[in-house]
Amino acid sequence: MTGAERSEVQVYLALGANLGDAQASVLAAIQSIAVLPDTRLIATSSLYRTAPIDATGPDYVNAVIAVATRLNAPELLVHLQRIENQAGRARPYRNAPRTLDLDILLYGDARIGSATLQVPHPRMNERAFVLVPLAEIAQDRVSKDQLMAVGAQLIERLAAPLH
Ligand code: A4P
Ligand code: MG
Repeated sequence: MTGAERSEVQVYLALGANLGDAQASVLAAIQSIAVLPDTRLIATSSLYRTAPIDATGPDYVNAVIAVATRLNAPELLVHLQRIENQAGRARPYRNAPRTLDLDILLYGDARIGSATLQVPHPRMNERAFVLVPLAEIAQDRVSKDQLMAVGAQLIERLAAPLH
């Protein structure tokens, strides 16, 4: 099936950066994702400054966006990894500080468990830097109990929604 023949799927993506000009990297990545083939930007959360979780280094800038896309999930992952690499992403070790990290949180209602892709993102429910911005643009996808469970993690809203 070609991209044009597939129906659109609503996808939630997490963006994070904690090296260089993290805010500029996240904003540039949103623009790059918005012009991917067969993909439309639907919603953008605020940007958040967050303390590193299971990681070291400077505070992160995090955000979550919603897109509607006809790309399948592996195709989308390839595009996201290209955008990460263009932002100078290096991978010296797991959870190393990074110029840009792009994760697929939700791909419609799909459950994917391949060697290269797990969706829903396996760690999303442990993380305020994901759940707080996700709740801002998709209230129905995050419960109050889920938010309470990550309530001790430091997160500060930086700017109003971008759209
Ligand atoms: N992969 C599997 N599932 C997915 C998915 N749903 N989306 C694979 C994207 N990629 C997925 O990712 C390693 C491999 O995961 C990819 O090659 C892909 O095939 P990576 O980004 O190269 O490496 P990583 O950073 O070690 O892993 P990941 O999964 O991005 O790490 P986490 O668990 O997301 O944690 N603290 C704050 N405050 N803010 C952050 O943004 N981020 C992390 C990264 C830790 N602490 C943080 C933050
Ligand atoms: Mg990643």
